[in-house]
Amino acid sequence: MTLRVITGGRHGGPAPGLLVHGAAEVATMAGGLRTGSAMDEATAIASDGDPEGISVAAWEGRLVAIGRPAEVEAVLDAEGLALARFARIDAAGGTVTPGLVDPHTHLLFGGTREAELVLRQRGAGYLEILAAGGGILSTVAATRAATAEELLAHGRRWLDEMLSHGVTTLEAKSGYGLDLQTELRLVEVAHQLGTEGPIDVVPTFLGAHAVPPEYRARPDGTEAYVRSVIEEQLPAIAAHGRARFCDVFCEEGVFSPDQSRRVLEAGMRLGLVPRLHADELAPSGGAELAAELGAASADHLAAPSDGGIDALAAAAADDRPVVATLLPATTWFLMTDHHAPARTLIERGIPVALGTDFNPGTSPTASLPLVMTVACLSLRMSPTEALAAVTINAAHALGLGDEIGSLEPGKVADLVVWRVPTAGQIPYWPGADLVRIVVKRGRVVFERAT
Ligand code: IZC
Ligand code: ZN
Repeated sequence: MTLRVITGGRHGGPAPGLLVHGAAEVATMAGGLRTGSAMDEATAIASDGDPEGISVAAWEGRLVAIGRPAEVEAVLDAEGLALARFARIDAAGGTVTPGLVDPHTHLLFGGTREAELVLRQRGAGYLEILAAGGGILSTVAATRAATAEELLAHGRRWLDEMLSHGVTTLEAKSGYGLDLQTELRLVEVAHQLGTEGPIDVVPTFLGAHAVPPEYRARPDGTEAYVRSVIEEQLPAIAAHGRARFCDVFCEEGVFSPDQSRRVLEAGMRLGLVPRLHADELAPSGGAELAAELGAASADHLAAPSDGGIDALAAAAADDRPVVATLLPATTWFLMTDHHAPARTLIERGIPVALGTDFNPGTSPTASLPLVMTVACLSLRMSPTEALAAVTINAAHALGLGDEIGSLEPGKVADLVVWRVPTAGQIPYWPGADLVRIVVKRGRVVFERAT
């Protein structure tokens, strides 16, 4: 099987228009941020066996019309857009979805940590490995030693992999530098990868990911490092102007809610929107803090307190929703059995998104479709809920819900043509490569030649 990442837009070419036709189904995910029972609404336009299928038309990178071929042609006619100016793509009876959005990745790092898998099999805990100087700290050592060129090459390799799984936008955190110079390098490389395309990359500053070795020897090490994040790193990151979000690993044994609040509030004063690693391993006040600060998302939530869930539910009811970004591939890879309470979160009206948490320690998978499968099996999310969680709700977790995440006229033409006839089959074939074509801003950027 040959995979092609097409940079010149082979089908898109010079034509300003793109017409995808012959889809058995288009899962539009239209209608905005989803909560409660709406998370399970299919909003798919089905061909119902009509061999002509369903079409999607894009003009100059934006969606124009979705529906039966005659309906789409009527819209193009009305808009004065001649069909001859549209490159055509045959969806060949596959399903079409919005381009997937991965709202939580640690894309950029040096080294690998496969040895920790074996340590954990022998009973070592995640925080125990970190305390012994491994875990995040071993990645920090390798990342500090990596040049910008090496990080760019690594980033391109894994972005290609993510593209082949249908991702068109992702968030990329820093957090493996833990010193100003390396954190700036990570944010800059993330930004540069986004400008290269085709995947849009949203950089997040995660200086408060762990306490670096040079501070650990000191009795007041954590406090001193928090001060350096606030006083030294954050102002320079904000002045650099690339990072959109500020994140903190708010977890018992890492950073306390008070330390996290100080970092995130300092970031907010500098224009960085807060998001949190919240309650990944133990109830640590992360969900409560996310609600208090009006964070864009609270991520992990494998072990939120009842009060934390109440706080997120109250924020959602108050029209200040914090997206609960669940990362079930991490729980799976850590071999723990406390899963994020997805059913409770959905029942309580809290919007749920899913991300890979791609990182070298706890979730070395770049496949959002695989994460959808794990979410269905471990979190009991339905396939439709899982699709909403990696499209429209993930877009909202990045503050981009008005632009991407659903197929609606006027939105950016990011879409995936799958080799299955219905979106319900995406999580149903675990680990299979189901993506046939990826379109970014109206241009074909990936095609699997079968
Ligand atoms: O490198 O272990 N949880 N950060 C917080 C991680 C996992 C990534 C890592
Ligand atoms: Zn993470």
